[in-house]
Amino acid sequence: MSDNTAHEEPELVQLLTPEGVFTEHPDYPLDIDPEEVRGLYRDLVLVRRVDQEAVALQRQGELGLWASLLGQEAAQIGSGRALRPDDMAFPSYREHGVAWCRGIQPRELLGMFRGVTNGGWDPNEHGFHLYTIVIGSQALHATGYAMGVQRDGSVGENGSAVISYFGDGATSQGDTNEAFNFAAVNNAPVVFFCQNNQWAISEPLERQSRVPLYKRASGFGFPGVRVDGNDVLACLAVTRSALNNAREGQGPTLIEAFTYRMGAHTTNDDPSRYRVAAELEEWERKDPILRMRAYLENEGLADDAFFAQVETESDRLAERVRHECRTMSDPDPLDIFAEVYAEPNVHIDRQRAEFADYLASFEDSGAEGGR
Ligand SMILES: Cc1ncc(C[n+]2csc(CCOP(=O)(O)OP(=O)(O)O)c2C)c(N)n1
Ligand SMILES: [Mg+2]
Repeated sequence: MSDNTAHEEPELVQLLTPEGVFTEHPDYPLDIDPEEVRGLYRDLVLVRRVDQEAVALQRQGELGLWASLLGQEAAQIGSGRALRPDDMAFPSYREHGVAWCRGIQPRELLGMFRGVTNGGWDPNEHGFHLYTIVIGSQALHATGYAMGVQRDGSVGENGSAVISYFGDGATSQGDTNEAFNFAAVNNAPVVFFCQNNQWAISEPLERQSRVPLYKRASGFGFPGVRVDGNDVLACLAVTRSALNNAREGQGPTLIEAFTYRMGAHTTNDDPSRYRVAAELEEWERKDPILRMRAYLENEGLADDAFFAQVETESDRLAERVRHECRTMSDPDPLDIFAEVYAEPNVHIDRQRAEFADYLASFEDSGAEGGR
């Protein structure tokens, strides 16, 4: 047998223990006021609520699919709140918490998963690219964009930085590794934010790598760091630091946010077929929201009125999300041909005409009680 159990447990940057006890880290000092800390808690609660509602809406037939972020809220809110408005983020398909931080409305995400929009938001307006389903490809998009930022001469103290989100499974993709190398040799201002949620659908982490993921960076010649992905304060501090390094011309960083996918891969998946309940219970004790609540309470940073207010806000948001989802109008079926090419195209025109005839055939049939 091989020696794949011989690795030492790597160090994890953690500011907040699962019990909510704060300890400073010498390399990642956190400059944050109580208002911001409460804001992070609010973000965590609200994005979890949007996610819960979306899963329920899918079960009720209102969405075609949903990829839940349950368990990964801290990784996404911590890194998302580290971004400045002029930074650019390249997400995968699970970054609802980052989307929230970038000012994307939940309905814009839901519209895509309902199949009524082609993406739903303007990437430039929000500094948040469209969701990307092709695993790892956004690591290349981010690197190319970062090289563009560099060529625009926007690197420097006030320059923009770029962040790319992907999962543990994506680190096995060629695109991701090519992106690492391009970013390294060009010293591109990009942060690679890997949410290691331990699973790539039904493939466990040990099928992706023989070394801890953050160590991959050293082979490409840039720093890698593992952060507690369920600790929103640590994720904020580590991502801020990496973005600042990128801005200042020090090139890329790989952040491995060590976390866990508490839900199914998507609503199409049944994780009970491939993982054990004990694993889930172990991670429930590391829940990102519970530890922030414990911290706020222990330090006297928030009172009962605050928690009650967040709860009320969460209920209102849930109601709004459900209403907005159910009342979305369907697009014209012919719209799908409109944005394939920028210029008119004979093949697309022919397909549109054929499809229009096909749709018209239902109307012509004159069936009683028809459409
Ligand atoms: C290039 C490519 N190959 C395969 C797939 C099918 N696929 C969808 S999600 C997924 C697993 C991704 O796992 P990970 O990168 O860990 O992200 P997570 O879903 O856990 O957030 C795969 C293989 C795909 N979408 N794109
Ligand atoms: Mg994964």
